[in-house]
Amino acid sequence: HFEAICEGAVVLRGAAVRDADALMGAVRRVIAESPLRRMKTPGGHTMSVAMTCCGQYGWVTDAQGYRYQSEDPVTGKPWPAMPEELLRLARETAARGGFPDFVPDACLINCYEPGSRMGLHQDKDEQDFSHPIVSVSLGLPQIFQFGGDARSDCPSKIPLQHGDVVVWGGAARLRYHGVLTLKHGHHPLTGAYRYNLTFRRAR
Ligand code: MD3
Ligand code: FE
Repeated sequence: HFEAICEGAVVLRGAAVRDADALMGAVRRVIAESPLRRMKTPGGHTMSVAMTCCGQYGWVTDAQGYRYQSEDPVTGKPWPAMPEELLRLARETAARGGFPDFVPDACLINCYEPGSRMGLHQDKDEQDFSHPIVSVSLGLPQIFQFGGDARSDCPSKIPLQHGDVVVWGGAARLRYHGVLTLKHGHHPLTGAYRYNLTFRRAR
């Protein structure tokens, strides 16, 4: 089903459940080419989330800052192409969420292990904020924090479960957000982990 979180944000609960096996298969093929890694923030902290990317551009952070680039700094090669099944799901769900013309050129793959979290932040390294971001959650559940337009705005908590897809556009696009610490658990498809895929238009 379909619920609005706020203006611009739509949750499609379970929209990726049917395709979850195929999506995780595609994710594992990406990871085999461009491995998961814990990147360093410009401030020198190592992120608790392990990440990789696929598509024309990938998001990276290091001492130089945050940016999108077309090569994976670990392999020195272009990022793996975006698998068809990932692209198709992102486009279909974006259309259901009100963005029929969305064509992502980047997909970030976040892998959370017990203890991993992501602090409140904005996604603002993309060129054009009129494009939405589509997020797909796979595996263990994790509590998402949805804040306001300022970091100090008190965030609300939304549990994100296996197969949930959220389309974040319009007024929601620059809202602060994060996820609380992942708890221990076991999921038949992902084991002790939660994967989150975010589809973006970087350029
Ligand atoms: C709201 N990922 O990769 S997904 C990220 O669960 C990120 O891995 C989280 O935040 C995760 O940048 C949250 C939900 C999400 C993603 C992007 C958004 C919510 C968003 C962009 C704008 C507003
Ligand atoms: Fe984000």
